[in-house]
Amino acid sequence: MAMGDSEQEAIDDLIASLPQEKLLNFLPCCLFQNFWYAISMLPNVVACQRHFKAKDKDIVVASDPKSGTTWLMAIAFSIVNRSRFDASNTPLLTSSPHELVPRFEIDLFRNNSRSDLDDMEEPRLFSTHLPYPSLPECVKRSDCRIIYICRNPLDTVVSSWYFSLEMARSAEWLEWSLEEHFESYCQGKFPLGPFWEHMVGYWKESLERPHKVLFLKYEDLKEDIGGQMKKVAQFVGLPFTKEEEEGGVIEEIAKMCSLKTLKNLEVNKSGKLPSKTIEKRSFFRKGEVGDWVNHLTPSMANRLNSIMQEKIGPFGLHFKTR
Ligand code: PAP
Repeated sequence: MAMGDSEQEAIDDLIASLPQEKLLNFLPCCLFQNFWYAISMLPNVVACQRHFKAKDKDIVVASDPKSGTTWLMAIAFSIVNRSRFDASNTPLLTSSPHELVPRFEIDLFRNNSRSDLDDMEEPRLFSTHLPYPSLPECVKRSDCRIIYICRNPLDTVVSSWYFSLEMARSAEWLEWSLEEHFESYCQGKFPLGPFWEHMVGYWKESLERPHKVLFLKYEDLKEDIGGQMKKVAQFVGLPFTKEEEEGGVIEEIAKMCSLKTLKNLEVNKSGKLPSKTIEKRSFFRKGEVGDWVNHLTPSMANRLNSIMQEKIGPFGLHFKTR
């Protein structure tokens, strides 16, 4: 169903009323509900806030970009669908995780359409980079579950810089330096930034409503993928049985969803996502904890560490650095 003219006009008026800046050297963005968004994404965000209808069984994978979204999408998809698929026939072999887990602000309401989501297999699995305060109200109020993943900002900023280079390359935008990228990230003038507000929003909610928001860290998945997968399965009400554990189901899913496996699948090596802007291979790079030491100077690291100390430390949220 297409969005009505008056609705489109209202969104145009809204965008015109918001502070605007070009971020990452190429991306026209606006400040909406205290976070920066690509202007091209805003109509989808507003449509999603207005029209998405949550179901109690829905599961939403949420994250700040470049924090482990793709990995968690693959894991959540495999856990939720494990009675239907195993490693030999999983759709992950033929579709990218991003194609299997529709994203609120990108896939659901693209091109002014309103997706018909009622015939999706339940529990429905979605993903989003929306900050907690900007999630559709029905997502916050219903019984649906949210799994949030975050990552040490020192690694996230490096990962997002590589990703921005990929985007610049594929769209013939001007590349920019890591120093410029870092500066923008630290100032919070960054798509879906400020990163500290993004993390703290979900962190606080996970403390207040642990049955509603499960808060994960990329570093913990790297350290103990089996333990973290059990947490996810328990949280979504589908705990692994003793037989599954003994039968090696957890290890099988972990292997299928590993960077090594996903990165080497033909489906993730070439081609673009249906949104047509991003090469699928750009979601899979090095996947290491502490890669920042190869990119950030000590003074850059100190600066970001003090921002973290000031903005997220007081809430009890900390990261292992290496
Ligand atoms: P997105 O927010 O745009 O979807 P996201 O998946 O969150 O991106 O982040 C990509 C990062 O996760 C990349 O990190 P890097 O740049 O430091 O290498 C990517 O390599 C990493 N990644 C993707 N898939 C996996 C995986 N299966 N296991 C571990 N890390 C992964």
